[in-house]
Formats: sequence, C-alpha cells, structure tokens
Amino acid sequence: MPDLARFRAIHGAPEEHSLPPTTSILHVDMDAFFVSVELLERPELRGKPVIVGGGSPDQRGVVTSASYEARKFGVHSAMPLRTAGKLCPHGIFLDGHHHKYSEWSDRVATILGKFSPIVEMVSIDEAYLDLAGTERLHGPPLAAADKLLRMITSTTGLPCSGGLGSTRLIAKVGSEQAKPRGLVWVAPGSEAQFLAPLPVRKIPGIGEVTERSLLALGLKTVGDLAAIPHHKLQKIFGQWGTALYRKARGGDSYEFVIDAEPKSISHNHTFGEDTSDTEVLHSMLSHLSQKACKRLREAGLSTRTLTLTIRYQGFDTYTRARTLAAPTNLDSDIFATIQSLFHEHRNLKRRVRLLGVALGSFSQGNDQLDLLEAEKRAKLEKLAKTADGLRDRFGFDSVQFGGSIRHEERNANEGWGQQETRRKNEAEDKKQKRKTEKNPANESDFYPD
Ligand code: TTP
Ligand code: MG
Ligand code: MG
Repeated sequence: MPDLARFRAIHGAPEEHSLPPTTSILHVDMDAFFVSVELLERPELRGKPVIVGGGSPDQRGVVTSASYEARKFGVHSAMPLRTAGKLCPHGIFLDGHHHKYSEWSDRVATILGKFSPIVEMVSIDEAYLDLAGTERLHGPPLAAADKLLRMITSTTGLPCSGGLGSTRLIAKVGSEQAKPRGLVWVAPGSEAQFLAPLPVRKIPGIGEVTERSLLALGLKTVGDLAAIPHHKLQKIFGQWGTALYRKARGGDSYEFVIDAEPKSISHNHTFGEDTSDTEVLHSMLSHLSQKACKRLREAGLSTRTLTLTIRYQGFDTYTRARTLAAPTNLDSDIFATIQSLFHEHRNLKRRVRLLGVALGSFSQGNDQLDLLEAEKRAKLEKLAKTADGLRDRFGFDSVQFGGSIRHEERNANEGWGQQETRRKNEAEDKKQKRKTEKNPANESDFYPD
C-alpha cells in the first residue's frame, strides 16, 4: 500500500478559496463494515438484522455495527446492546473479531492503492483518494470511482459506497448519502445546492454542541446556514464561524499535499533466533524483495536504487546499495540484485539477526529502454499482476515465487521460546532505533518497516 497522503490546513479568508472546478476527490466507506466481514463466514445471515458488539443483548457492551436490516428497527452504533435487544428482539447478536477487521481493511487499502498514489485511510473502513492524474490508467474520475467500488466488492465480497466531488467535505457527505452500495457524484458548481436541504449535523465537524447553537438561531439545514453572512457567523462563533461559513459551501479546512509519493519502500524481518543458514537467509531475502516489489507496483512506481540491510548478532548493522542502469518493478530483477549484494557483503562467520530490503529512486510507471526484452518483460509483468491479484484476495503468502518459502514454514520451527526471543530482539532493536534516531549520523543504517 502506498505511503499515505499528508494534509495541510487551509488558512486565510473564505472568499479567497473558491472550490476547485474539477471533481477528483473520492471518499470510500465500507457498508456496515464489521457486520459485512462477519457475514463472509455466515452467508446464511444475509438479509437479517445482524448486530455486532456482543454475543447477546444481555451483555453490558454497545453496538459497534448494525446491518441495514437492523437499522430499520432504530438500532445504531454506540447504542447499548440492551437497548438494541429491546428495539430488535429478533436481532442476531455477534461478538466482534478485531484482527479480522484490520486484515480486511488492509486488503481494501491495497485495492485503493491501485487507483491513486494519494490515499489516506482515515479509519478502519474509510479513505480519501485523489483521482486527479489517474485518467490514463482508469479513465475519468467518475468511471474510475465506479470501477474501484466494483473491484472492492468483487475482490473482497464486502459492500461499500463512495462520494465523488471537488472537496473532501463534499466527497464524505456524498458517500454517506450514497449508502448502501451506492456512488454519489456532485457536479462542480452544484455543491451548495447538494448540501442545502441536508440537516446541519450532516456536515463533518458539526457535532451536537454546534448543532444546538445553530438550532437556537433557527438554522436547521445547511441552506439556512449558508444564508448567514460571514461577519455574522464570525461574531457569534469566532474562528469557528469562518469554518462554518466555508463548510456550508462545501469548502474544506484541509487540502492534499501534492508530494505525497513515498521516498522509499522497505521491508525488514527480525529472526526468532539469529541464524547463519544460507537457505533460510536466501528465502527470506526473496520474500522481502517480493513484498517490497508488490508495494512498488501498487504505487505505480519503478525503482533504480536497491538497498540491502544486514544486522548481525548484537546490533552491528550494514547497508549496501546498488543503482540499476534502468528502472524496474519486477521481482526477478530486484531479487537478483539483492542476492548479489548479499553474496558480496555477507560475513559468513557471523549469525544474522535482521535482513531488510529497501527500494528508492522512484520513477512513474516502467519505461523500459530495452525493446528486445519488451515481450519477455510484458509476460513477467502480467505474471506479477496476476500474483498481486491473488495475494489481495487470499493473503500475501498465497503466491510465492521460486526460492521463497511460505510464512508458516518459515516460522514452523519457531517454538514459543523462539517467538519470545524474537519479541525481545525486536523490543531491543526498537530501543536501539530510538537511540539511532537521536543520532542522525547513523540514520542510513536503519530502514523502518
Ligand atoms: P462506520 O463506517 O461508521 O459504520 P459502518 O461501516 O458499520 O456502517 P456504515 O454503512 O454506516 O458505514 O464504522 C466502521 C466500523 O467501525 C463499524 O463497522 C464498526 C466500527 N465502529 C465502532 O466500533 N464503534 C462506533 O461507534 C462506530 C461508529 C463504528
Ligand atoms: Mg462504514
Ligand atoms: Mg466509516
């Protein structure tokens, strides 16, 4: 998944900031996310009022997610399970499984990364993307958004909705209006008209307190709010009044920072027990190369500079980099270089604690100069793409290229004691890393995961 986009606050008078004339901001939010993940394993419950939060309405917890069928009875998130039980006596109550939700969230994030290098996951089930500049790959933003939502559902089996507009605010309100399984596009210039009939509470950032103040002023809808002059709102709410003035017109308080491209992509592994077994070390390098390479392709990038990190017993860490003649995004190219760096620089007398593979010096796409090789490369790229698709669906270890062994096999010989050692090693390494960060002279010695 590509590095996340950064956001920067918008300052200045609201009049200075007219809305962009293009609609490239997409907000995606999964429908009844926790419930939908549970339904993957319990398809017989589809169409029923399902409530996640606790296995029974007699428990003390709250509802975390309710199916759209349960919502018809008035059940919603954050409601005590007991209340939900009273409102919906035939509801099916399930326990939550957070590790599963974060795994599915990662899979969704990976799909989003295929559609734009600028993705910000804002919670476990929602993200903003900027689709500007992705036309060549996916078509105009509306077509891309439609394709993206369909791909999420066909790949994961999970329903989702989206909002496409000129700002984050419009996109977010749009996706909420689109639910479930919908896409709302707000055409440029029609933002105020789209927001006008909605209750003020629908605007992100307007909570219970502001809603109460606005209602006290007789302002129920966003249209009512938009009719109030800036100076009046400012007099009542101070700086917040300026934000409200902007929000009522669909304006954001934040904007995407353009240079959101990752500077490097890296993967490390700390062994449960320090090892000098060449086969184990090779297979790990192959695995790390493939992981880094998959992220590279997801970000639509190619790399020229490859760096190998070897940390030996103790904390001696060595990094060796090589710059390629031409950029690549193929596993085979990357692994071959990493392997040769390893052969040249490995100290055979020492046991290895950590291996790392880092990719840098990125360029967009994969502009290969060697035309004779083009056909062969196209085949390899197709293979990589197919493998990436299978991994998104069934997990990274579902496909491994030659020389790499599956995760379970890598760790099969790790008993509890070794896992404990690994945890200790990792904890110590983190401590060392903090020290290293304080001392920038050593910075190049460490690539975070
Ligand atoms: P939401 O996207 O707010 O809700 P949702 O996905 O269940 O339903 P919707 O179709 O309206 O988007 O939250 C995402 C997940 O976060 C949700 O499935 C469960 C979890 N969550 C909580 O644990 N507690 C909460 O109070 C809320 C709102 C969500
Ligand atoms: Mg959701
Ligand atoms: Mg959400």
